[in-house]
This record gives sequence, C-alpha cells and structure tokens, in this order.
Amino acid sequence: MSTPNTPESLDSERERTRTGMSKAALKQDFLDNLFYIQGRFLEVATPHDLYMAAAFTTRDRLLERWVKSAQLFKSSHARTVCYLSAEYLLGPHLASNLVNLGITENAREVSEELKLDLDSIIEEEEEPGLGNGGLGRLAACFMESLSTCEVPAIGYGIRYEFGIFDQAIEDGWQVEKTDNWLRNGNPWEIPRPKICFPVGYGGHTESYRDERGQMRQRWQPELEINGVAYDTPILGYGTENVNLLRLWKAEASESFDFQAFNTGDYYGAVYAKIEAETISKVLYPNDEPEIGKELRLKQQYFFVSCSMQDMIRLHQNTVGPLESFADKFVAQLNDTHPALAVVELMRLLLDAHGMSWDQAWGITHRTFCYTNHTLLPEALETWSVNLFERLLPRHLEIIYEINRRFLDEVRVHFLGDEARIWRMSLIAEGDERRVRMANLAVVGSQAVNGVAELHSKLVKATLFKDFAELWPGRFHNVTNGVTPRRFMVVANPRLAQLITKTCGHEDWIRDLERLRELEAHVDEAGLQEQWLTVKRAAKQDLAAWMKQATGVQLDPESLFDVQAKRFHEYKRQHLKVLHIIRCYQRIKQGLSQDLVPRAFIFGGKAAPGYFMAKLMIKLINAVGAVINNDPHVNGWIRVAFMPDFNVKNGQRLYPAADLSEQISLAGKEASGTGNMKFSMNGALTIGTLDGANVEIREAVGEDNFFLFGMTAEEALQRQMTGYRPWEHYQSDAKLKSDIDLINSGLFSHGDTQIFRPLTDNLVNHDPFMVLADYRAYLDCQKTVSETYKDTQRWTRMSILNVARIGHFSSDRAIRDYAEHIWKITPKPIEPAAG
Ligand code: NTF
Repeated sequence: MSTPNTPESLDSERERTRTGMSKAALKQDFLDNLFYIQGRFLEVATPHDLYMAAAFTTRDRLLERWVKSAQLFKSSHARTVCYLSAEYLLGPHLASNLVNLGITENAREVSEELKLDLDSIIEEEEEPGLGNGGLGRLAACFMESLSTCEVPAIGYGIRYEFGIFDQAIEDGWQVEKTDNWLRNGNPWEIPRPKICFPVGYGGHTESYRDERGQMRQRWQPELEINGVAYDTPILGYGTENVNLLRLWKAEASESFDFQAFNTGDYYGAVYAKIEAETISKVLYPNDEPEIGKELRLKQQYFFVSCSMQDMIRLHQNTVGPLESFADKFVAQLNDTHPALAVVELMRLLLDAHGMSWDQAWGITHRTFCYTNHTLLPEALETWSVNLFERLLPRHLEIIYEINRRFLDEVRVHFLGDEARIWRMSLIAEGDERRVRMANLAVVGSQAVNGVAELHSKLVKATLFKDFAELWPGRFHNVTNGVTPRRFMVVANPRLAQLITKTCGHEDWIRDLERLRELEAHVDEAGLQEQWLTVKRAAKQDLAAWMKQATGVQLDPESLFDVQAKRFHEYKRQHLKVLHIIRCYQRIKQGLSQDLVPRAFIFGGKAAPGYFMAKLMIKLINAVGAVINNDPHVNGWIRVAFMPDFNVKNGQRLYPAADLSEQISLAGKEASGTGNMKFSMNGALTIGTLDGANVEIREAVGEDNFFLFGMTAEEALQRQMTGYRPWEHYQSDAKLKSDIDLINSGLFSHGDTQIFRPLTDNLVNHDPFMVLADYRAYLDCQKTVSETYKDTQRWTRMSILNVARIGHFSSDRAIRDYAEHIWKITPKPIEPAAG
C-alpha cells in the first residue's frame, strides 16, 4: 500500500519528519520511551535504561524511512542485491545511526539538558559481534554503503545467539568468555514471527511421476526446523534509503510439541527442540573452516535455505513469474560459506517449482556472484561427500548433475586433459571424497572477484587458473573499502571536525575523494598544529583507557605503533615482537640514540584452537611485563595489549595510532581493511607489498608509506628454490641474539621451554618467512624513527595520507560492484523535505 500523495498528507509527513528530529521531540520521546518501555523515571534510571531509551528513540526515527524504502522497492519492482554472508561484524548501532540521521548534535544537547552524558550512553551498548574479522566487518561496511549509495539491498545471515567470544587476558594468555550479547535485549531488531521457513535435514530422495507423467526427484527430509526472520534496519548517510539486514534464528517447528502430545515423550520432544535451536546458537570463532564440523554445514544450509525461500516469496509477491528472478535479484556470495545457495535455488526451482534443468540453471547461474577472500589453502572449504549424503542427500544429487554437465564442457574445451578435469571437478577424489565449495561457487556464478588488485591477480594466476582459462571474462577485481562514517566521523569526531573546517564543507563524508581538498592546506602551519593537537587528544584518550583496562601507562608523546588484527602466523605479529626485543637490547646496551620513545600496542583475538597464535599473544604479554617493569627501558618503550579487540575497541585505536603495522608475508593477505581504517585516521603505514597495501601506497604516494620486504613473487621464488631460515639465524648475530633471548627464559621466569614451539618453528620452518624479512623490517623501522623525529614532516605525511585515501571508502567499492558486477542502478527515495 502506498501513501496517498495528497498535498495535506505530504505536508504533514514532512512536518513530522522535520519536527521528529528537533530537540524538543527527541527529548519528549526519550523520556516517554524511558517510562513506557523501561518503566523508569530519569532519577532512578540505570545506564542501561538510558541506553535503551536512547536506542528506541533513534530507532523510531529510522522506521519511517525504512517503511518508505520498502514501499518504493516493492512498488517499483526495483532490482535488489541480496548479500549472503555467514558473518556481519556490525559494531554498536547507536552512535552510527545518530550520525546517519544527522542528529548527533541535537542528541548531545538534549542529553546535556537532562544532565546526562551522551558518550556514556553510547558506551553502554553491547556490540553484536556476529563475525570473526575482516570478512564479517566488510559485510557490515557494505550494508551501510549500500544504503548510502541508494542501492536496494537485503543482507541475509544468521542471528547467532552467541557472537565472537569476548577475550580476556589472564596471566598473559588469551581466555575466551562467551559473548551473551542478547542478554539485555536488542532494541535494533524487529522479530518477524510470520516470516518463517521450514528447513530440512537428512532423510532420503525418491523418484515419482508428476501430473504430466514426467519422472522427477524429491527429497523427504528426516528432520525439519524453522528459520524465523529478525530484521535490523541499516541506515545510509545523507539519504532517505534504508536497507534491511535479515538474520535467521533457528526454532523447532510446532510438530515437535505435537509429537510430544501424542506420544507422551515429553523429554524427547524438548530435547529435539533444543537440538534444533542449537543451529543458530553460536558463531564458529575461526577464520578458517572447521573441518568436518557437522553443525557448521547445518548452519550454512540453514541460512541459505531460508534466504532463497524468502527471495522466491518476495519475487512472487511483487513481480510474479520466476522466469524473471535473476532480473529482480542478484545474490552476492561472501566467500564460500553461502555457496550452497546455488544448489538450494536449483532444488527449489526444480523440485518445488517444476522447472526443467536448463531453465533452472539459466536462472541460478545468472543470479549468483562470488567474492573470494583468501588464498590460504587451509582456508578453502571442502565437505566430505559422506556428510553431505547423510545431511543433504538431494543437494548431493544436484551437485553431481552440475558437475557432470560442467565437466562435459571442460572436456570439450580441453580435449584429453584429464589432469585438468581432476583439478576442476566439484568433487575431490581421494581416500575420502570431498565437495569443493570454491569450485561450486565459481561454476555457479556469473562473476567472481578478489578483494584487492594483487589478490585478484593471484586468484586468476593460481587458485582458479584453470577456471580463468575456461572463462576469462568471469573474473574481476573489486578492491575492498570501509565506511568513513563509522571509522572517521563516529570514531574520530575531532578529526572529522577539523577536516570539515579546513575543507569548508561536510560533503567529504559521502564523497570521500573530496578529502583531496586537504592537500591545498598541507603546508599551512595552522592546520599542521591542529592536526597534531587532534592526534594528541586521541592518544590521551587511548592512554587513559589502556591504563584503566590493563594498568599499562602509555606516554601520549611517544610514537604509538599499533598492530591490531586477528592473530595468525601469516600476519606476523612475531616479526613486530622481534623488533621490540631488538629495541630492548639496544637500550640495555646503551645504544638508544637512534630510537624514539615508542608505545608498542597490539590488539586481536586468536582462534581458540590455534595454539601458535595463542602463544604469540602470551609472548607479547610476557615481553611487555618485563619491559614495562624495567625502569631502564620503560622511559623509551612500553608494550600494551588491548584486550578484546572488537569494533568498539577498534574505534578507540584507529584515531590514536601514529604507525599502522601491515606486515604480512607478501601474497598472503587478500586485502586487509584495518590498513585503510588506520590510514583514514592519519596513521602512516609500515607495510609489505601485500593485499590492498599496494594500492594504498600508490594512492598516498610512495614517500608517505614505509615499504619493506620481499614481493609476493620474490617470496614464492625463494620458497621454490629452498628457503632455509636457520641460515638467517646463524648469519645475523642480532637476529640470533633476539631469538636466543626468548629462549633464555628472561621473559618467562626462567622457563626456557614455553616459547620453544614458536622459536623452533621460526628457525627450522618459518612458513611465513619472518626471518627473511627481519633485516629489511628493522632497517625500515629505523627510517620510521628518524622521520618521526621531524614532527613537521611526519604531520605533513599524515595529512597527505588522509587527503589521498578517498578511494578506500566502501561507497566506492559498492559503486564498483553495482556497475561492473551487479548491473544495478541506484534507486533514491524522495526526501520528505522540511
Ligand atoms: C579476509 N578473509 C582476508 O584475510 C582479509 O585480507 C580481507 O581484507 C577480508 O577477508 C575482507 O575481504 C577472511 O576473513 C577469510 F575468512 F576468508 F579467511
């Protein structure tokens, strides 16, 4: 139903929108929500009550826009992107929704009038951590930019009851605590109990004759559960468009209760109910697939099945005939986790909607696009055929048929090349036959992309070489981006204000290329001075937080040298540790002249089962404990580990960093997005030619980037000609003494064995070539220190980094997808101008 466009109704709508954003309305609604939803007066309200009231007051204001977007998209049959992602690392909503509604200032003033502090209210929010790291956070940035760029979109995913674990540090070790984020309620979501789909598992398939006498297959699942929709509106900046994030929660279907009633097996029925609900219970805390974890495959199928059924329902409710499904929808697979969607859509079109194979495949293949996020072989998902057969027998049949037809096509192209057929097959043959999800995603999609230029090149040259030779036009690059609303305006309001003042407008917030206007002012002493003041204030904030959270005192005058990301050997946090130990030794030897005082700051979680990564965390804390307590060195260097690095804590870190560490072995980091967030906040990067670092360096200028280390090609070359890390250890006396110091027990109360797995691995195997890049890294750090001593030069470089970072906005990334991958044009909502 659309709103009648009579002059009166438009006027009153405009009036409501305008006045709704006024201070008076905000104040009244806040107090009303506090009373009617939380049942509190101001005088007795807890911080949580205040937060809930603020959240509902904000949510009310976005609902109106949301409903309008939904109406327009429905009535205009707008082409729509469906982003399918097992993870959304959303971060807190309140502050970013206030910014996107343009009411932060009003909200702040209202808070002051009520003698409340808006920042503490914002601080109260528990973030939905429904993702592990880069991939999940990218999905969240993309949802925000889809709205900002006015591209109609639905994000589909899983409403995990427990998101990524909270990390505590105890005795230097990572300890995982469950993330009970829904404990106090979630004001941003709207449950839709009527949007509910059955999802089957197990059972068998059977042949039957349809009414036209045709033989068909169908699936008789053994178990059926329900997926219920929970909707969260996602606002854009400077637009009326609001998109939908629809997350599915698993629930037992009513038949359970019914069975219990009939058979009297009450306990059995309750047990089955609990088992059904475990499907959306917890996020797997791993960046890599959990081999053979049945529940994980159940989760993946669960959310793609609900999403495909929902898309079909939406299409039938609006456009109608399914023949035009791929014109209405384009579905983006965020890595291979949702790749089963290809098979599920085929199943629905074939079995539920009676289409022929060719018709169903034509639609399916036109619907999907796939983004690859990693080249690491251990991160490529495969599932055992046996497990598939047991859990999803009909899907396995469909995969076999897709594969049969696909391999016929390969045979025609590459006559007699059996090895190639072997490699390209959707099924890996071996002791245990396995389904290759990446191959399925490529075969089922019309476009495949990597996430940075180097990565996309390597995707074509290595991982999917055979596929790129078969279908060269299918492969693309879309370099990642991040949203400047959250990572600049929300995280660093002082910097945002300075930029706005310097450029004389706020348009850079939605057109990040306009940051270039800063360049004209780069040599102005006034700007440089204010730039420094802003950075220093952010460093003071972080220092205060760190002191309270960890007890470690950081000096805001020192260089804040930060590495924050998941712990992984390929990201080489241990390379930075070796640098710290080198500094420590130099100071001890009285050779501190060429150093600058530095605060070495780390943040990041390790997968709970990843022993080496956890040992790296322990090593950092062990080295930190010795350094921070040694008065000979702690005037020069300090080490701090920020516990529980998540979106909220990231927002404290990015504004305060002087130096951003992006030091992965070249060829291993697909893109990186932290690199962009740091640079946007004026940190300079020390980095290898890996992932998006390559493009960031090109954009900001090589003089404004500290480059070191082997190229991807050189690294590969050395691996192939036989890399012998112990030769570095033997021949570089400093390197040897740094590693020996770890083994001496100095950092571990005399325990000489605890870090052996790490140091032995470095000396004997070093799969990520830490030792090969050690010398270059240290030399580069020397240049960093020298440069930092020249404050004016450093500040100039910092300003230029921000001025030239516009390309790395997720708005640009979304426009790239819209134009080159999705073929979709924006659909702006008319503003209700006031
Ligand atoms: C990550 N991949 C990559 O490791 C990052 O380099 C990249 O920036 C992000 O994706 C976003 O594209 C993963 O998290 C995964 F799961 F694929 F390993």
